[in-house]
Amino acid sequence: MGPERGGDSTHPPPVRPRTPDVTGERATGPLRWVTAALCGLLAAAAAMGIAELAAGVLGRTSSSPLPAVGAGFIDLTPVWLRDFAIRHFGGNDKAVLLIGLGAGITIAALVIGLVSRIRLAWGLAGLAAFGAIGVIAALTRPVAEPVDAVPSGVGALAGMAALTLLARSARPFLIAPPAMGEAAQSTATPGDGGAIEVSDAKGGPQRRPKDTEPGSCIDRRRALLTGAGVVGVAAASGAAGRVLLHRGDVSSARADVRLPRPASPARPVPAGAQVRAPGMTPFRTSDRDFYRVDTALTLPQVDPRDWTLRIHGMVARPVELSFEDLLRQALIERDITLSCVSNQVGGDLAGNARWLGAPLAPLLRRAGVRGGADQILSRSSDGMTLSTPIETILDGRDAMVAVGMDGEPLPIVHGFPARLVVPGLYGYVSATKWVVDLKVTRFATDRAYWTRRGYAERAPVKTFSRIDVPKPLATVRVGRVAVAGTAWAQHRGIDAVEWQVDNGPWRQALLAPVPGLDTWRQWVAEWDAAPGSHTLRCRATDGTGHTQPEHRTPPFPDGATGWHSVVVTVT
Ligand SMILES: Nc1nc2c(c(=O)[nH]1)N[C@H]1C(S)=C(S)[C@@H](COP(=O)(O)O)O[C@H]1N2
Ligand SMILES: [Mo]
Repeated sequence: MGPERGGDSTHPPPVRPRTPDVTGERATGPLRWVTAALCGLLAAAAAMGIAELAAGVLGRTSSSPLPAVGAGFIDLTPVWLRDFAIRHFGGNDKAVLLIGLGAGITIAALVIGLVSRIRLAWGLAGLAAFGAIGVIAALTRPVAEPVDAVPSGVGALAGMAALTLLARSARPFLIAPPAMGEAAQSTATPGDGGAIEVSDAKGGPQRRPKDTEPGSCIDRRRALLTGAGVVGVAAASGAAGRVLLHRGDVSSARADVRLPRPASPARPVPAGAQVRAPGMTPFRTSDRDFYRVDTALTLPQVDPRDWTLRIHGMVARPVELSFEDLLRQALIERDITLSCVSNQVGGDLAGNARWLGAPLAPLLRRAGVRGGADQILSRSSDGMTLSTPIETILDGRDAMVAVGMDGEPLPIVHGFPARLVVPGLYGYVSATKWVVDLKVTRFATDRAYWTRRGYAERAPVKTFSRIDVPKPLATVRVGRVAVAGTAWAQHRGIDAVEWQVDNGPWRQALLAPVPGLDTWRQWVAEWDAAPGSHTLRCRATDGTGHTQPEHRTPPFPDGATGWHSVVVTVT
């Protein structure tokens, strides 16, 4: 950005005692700061662009600074903040994080620009510090390789070069005339309040050639060209990096997958499984509405042609399967409801789908689980680890390595090409997406990502019921109102749902039929609604006779409990 208009005929430039030959315009205080801040922004843009290009050339998304730092941030996120983020942002938690990081980087870049106006070295140090954060973040990813240091490293160097160039070319506009050389610049101090003046003692003779007199047209053009050049480099390298990283996209590989028919098809869903009430939750969750919870800031792109699943650890014969091998197993197809431990009372972090996959128990038996093993530590392609109690996989339930969801290959966000599904357990101890490795081990030996953070090792889904209609704070008409909802206690089944109005007697709701114990179950009741404000409540009883407790507990460490209630107005 050039200086403000000031030297036109109606406002002659002020008299400058030391350099009366200067023909340029006087940059006013605030404008000089704006220009400086802008230099910081452009330098940061160049750094990010070049880093993206480097990540693209390397083909390693997770080494690009934003995903790397974001992922590090996710790892350092305390449990309460994770619950807060999931509660308030749900599936948008990652977008919120990236926007927050972007805002943070922008502010830092502006500050770097401002301090570099006082002393260039400070700005350079700031960029170097940011590069170091990026390098550390990239190298501490679970799947890091030494080359992952490169993008943030070269990005920081590029940013420093850009800042130096920008500061040099913008100097005439950054410093109040009469302009000065290096020495004067370095004597400026942060306390000078934006009015850097020439130090006569150190200013010395001008080393500048005549045609680059400070503030001259040539100077201004040079500054603008430098700025434009940096913008161009940043944009071009960033775009090229994106394109290169896109090489890894496996959407087309996914489109090529042909899933075999199941050897054991799913039982048909009974006709009445879906309660017919306006606004009621669908029994089968659509792909679009299926919740997403994971730590993957950039979606793992796993090509099924390169995919293998290794089963090793405390086994007699380690097994390694290709995707083709997996598809050759006798596949099962089952309706299973998946739910998240972070789901709050009344929450919607649960979804029901028809999964197709290879049963996991026979694969473990083929490997030969040795005595004493009590845990499967599963690992995803991006290094995420989840632990699952072995007994829940071997007790006859339909634990599987899933490849299909609702008749399609798994969507990439839901774990393409393969994930674990174990009915009855919260997702964090069972549902490993992008799974590539199963280690048979002991809880005493190995801990997984969430269990290391204090979540329970054994986490069967808690008995849960929810009122879906009427919606909270809805207004309904006096008379017959359908009260309906969803209840789940996967692998134990739902035996009863009771509902209540304003602390009145508990009444049995009508239970919809289900295809098995592993899905949620819908319920409905008819309410003769009287005018006024009313509280509706529900509670479920599972197949073991356990009734959902009234007391509310938070999701940490093994799932929320408590009765759900909604307040509605009847008119
Ligand atoms: N690789 C990987 N798998 C994962 C997770 C993860 O962070 N990474 N999160 C788990 C959690 S906490 C849940 S609740 C389920 C959610 O699966 P979905 O996103 O397909 O609904 O995935 C599980 N599998
Ligand atoms: Mo979860």
